[in-house]
Amino acid sequence: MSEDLRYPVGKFNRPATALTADERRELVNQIAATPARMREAVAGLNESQLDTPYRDGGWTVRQVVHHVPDSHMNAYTRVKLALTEEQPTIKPYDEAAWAKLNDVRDTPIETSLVLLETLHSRWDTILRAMTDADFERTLVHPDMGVMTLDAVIAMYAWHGRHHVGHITSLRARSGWWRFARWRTATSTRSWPPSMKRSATTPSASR
Ligand code: NI
Repeated sequence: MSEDLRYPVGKFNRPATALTADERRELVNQIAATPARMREAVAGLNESQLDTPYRDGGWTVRQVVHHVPDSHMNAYTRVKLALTEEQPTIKPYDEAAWAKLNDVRDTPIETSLVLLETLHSRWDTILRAMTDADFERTLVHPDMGVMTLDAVIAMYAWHGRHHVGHITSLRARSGWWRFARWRTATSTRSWPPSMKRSATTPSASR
């Protein structure tokens, strides 16, 4: 009854202690999977569907697609700052205002899907080379306080699933899956197409 459409995968739980190697690997895998999950989530949507808010008063699908690389470019920069400086203070940004800038309205979503893929490719190279000591490095977020890179990667693994969930939950509620392009090409397969790749998909991301 009281399902909160803002949090389709639940709220972010910040880890209280250092993560294990397995937990770090799982989170890095979730971050790596985000661009493909986002591409699947919007497959086949038409322009008016892209301009539909994922909930009343929420961002449109288009705004969500452009927001994720905006956010993750900041995240990538924050990780690099924390790896190269001693506990840097990072700069928050006004995500609601960014989502209203003209590029979000005027840029094809494909541009942001490719941006997310290429950005995550660079980011993944960094994350997979990080040592235990690197994950314990810290930054200062003016609103969230001192954060380890463990907490940062946990937050952005969640963040990708969170926004993909906005789109997939809207599609489920709206019955839009049956119009997806992939389905006309692969009509004998069941939804979701990611099932095919489930062997490499962290279970928590679905
Ligand atoms: Ni966000």
